[in-house]
Amino acid sequence: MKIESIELRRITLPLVSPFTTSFGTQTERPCIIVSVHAEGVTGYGECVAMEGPWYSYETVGTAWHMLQDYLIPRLLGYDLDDPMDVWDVLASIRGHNMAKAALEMACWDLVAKARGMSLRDLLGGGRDRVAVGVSVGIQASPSALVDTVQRYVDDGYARIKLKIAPGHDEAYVTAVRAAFPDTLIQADANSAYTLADAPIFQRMDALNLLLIEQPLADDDIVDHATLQHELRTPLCLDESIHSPDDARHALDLGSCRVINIKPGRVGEHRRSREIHDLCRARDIPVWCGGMLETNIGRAHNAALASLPGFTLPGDISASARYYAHDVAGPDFALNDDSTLSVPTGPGIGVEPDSAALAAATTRQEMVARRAVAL
Ligand code: OSB
Ligand code: MG
Repeated sequence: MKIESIELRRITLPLVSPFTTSFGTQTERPCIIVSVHAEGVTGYGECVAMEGPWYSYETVGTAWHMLQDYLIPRLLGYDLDDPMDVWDVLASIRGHNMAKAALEMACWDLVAKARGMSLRDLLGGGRDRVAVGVSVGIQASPSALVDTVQRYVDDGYARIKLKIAPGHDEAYVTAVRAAFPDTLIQADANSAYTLADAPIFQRMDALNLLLIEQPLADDDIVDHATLQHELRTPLCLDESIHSPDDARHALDLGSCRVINIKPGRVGEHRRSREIHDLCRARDIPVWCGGMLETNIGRAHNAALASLPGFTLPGDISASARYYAHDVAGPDFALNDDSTLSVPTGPGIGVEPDSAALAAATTRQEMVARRAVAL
């Protein structure tokens, strides 16, 4: 299918409640929605870069620049047959995985729709439902955190992730563990600590956490190996893993015992699946992370998480946990067993709501084929 035009939209959606992590507090989610058009079919992708370079060096602004000036020109006019090929078309550009992933993922949706199949089936996933949890931001006090967690437990979430940062860690996680002795609880530090903080994590070993996510630097796998050797609790890497090679190196070094796969961070569905396959062969559990996606990104994540190696609950919560009015639908609802149902319609199985999308759009650009010197 010849790719004829690609549209970029910068949108901003207000979050239903502020989300505080070790980077700061977010009250809204700016992101880029990418639509790839070919032969009357449209595929959608979402770029998960944040407003600023906090989680990653990529931002909404750098992703827009990369997409418009470097990535889209390489895909326009391309004869797309298999989305497995898209990474190679974009490979001459270094880094910028989140910008690349938005395009590659839109191509998966496009090809799945053209073949009349769901993205889940095209990716080779099997499950109808994927186990999910909820990521809870830092709260003002341990008791406020316990109250917030109680609301999510009442909603039906069977796995709770607590964001932690220095000064908002042990006492908070201890309070939640005391209030919920049997709930699956994990913590995510988003790189806020150094090896000098090892004693904090050694004390948290007593809290029977499912895992501790990315305690140390965003580009580290060496200190994480040292810390992992001192802990019983599995470490899980998020920020440090950008590629299948990164995953292999981290596993070889013993830097973690679990990996969080986010297609945006690793560049696409293909590489996500490669990391999944590598971990599965080594009996390493993986789970699908989240970046406060709209239903477009959430549908991509749910399809990916239906692969068999995603044995831990993902950060793919119900739509209502994030936004009152999403830009695409139908919304995802939490099932009684703390799962989301994986869409089975063509492609990602959710459709943009044109009025909601128009209302959320702050910048729009249609890039059609043109003669450019590259
Ligand atoms: O580290 O997993 C993270 C959101 C933005 C940036 C980084 C992270 C997160 C989350 C949100 O934890 C998970 C979700 O989308 O529910
Ligand atoms: Mg994380």
